[in-house]
Amino acid sequence: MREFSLYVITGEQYHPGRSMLEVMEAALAGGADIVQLREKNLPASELLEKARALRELTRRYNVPFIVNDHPDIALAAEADGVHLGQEDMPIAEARERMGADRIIGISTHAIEEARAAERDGADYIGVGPVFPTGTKPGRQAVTTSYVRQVADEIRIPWVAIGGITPDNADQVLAAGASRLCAVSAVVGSSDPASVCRRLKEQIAAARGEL
Ligand code: 3NM
Repeated sequence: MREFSLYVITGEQYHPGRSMLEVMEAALAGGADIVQLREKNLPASELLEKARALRELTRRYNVPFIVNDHPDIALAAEADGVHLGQEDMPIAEARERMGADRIIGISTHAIEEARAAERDGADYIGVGPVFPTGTKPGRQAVTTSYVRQVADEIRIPWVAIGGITPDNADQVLAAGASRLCAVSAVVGSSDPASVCRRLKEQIAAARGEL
């Protein structure tokens, strides 16, 4: 898959009164270079409608678009890929439905899961939640020690996620991450573009690109 550094996921609960498209456009303007639609409790028809709208927006910015949990909706909306949880369908099944050219990502919370994902042909993995987060309540933080393990061992692209903000991003980058993912810090901000610009600068500095 194409290289990326700042992955932004939707979270409509964080911006009452502002539309998902408005907030995600601000994130894209600030430099988000991959975007995921994540809506846990919507009927399929509404999810598809949102997916199509976000597909159109991400196409304008030439940014890959991923749909959480639903390969069928990802395909119907012409998304670039799907993101799976550990409890969703196996990677092999998603691959069969999506084809070789689409992106398949999966969340991992321990090194065994990361190894399995790499072995099973995931295109990228999520690594988290690094810090406690209200966006995924009930899941214990894996801390930067899991980030370090993945940095040492895993060779497919991976992105750190969970409670990441500009204030703690440098800790995650120092643990070996070179891609960050955020929901609340970006979409819950009154200025998503500037949060994205800041995170991108932190990532670029850690990569030695500045
Ligand atoms: N997945 P925020 S943590 C959607 O660890 C999600 O797999 C996680 O949201 C994982 O940036 C998480 O608001 C929530 O903490 C990320």
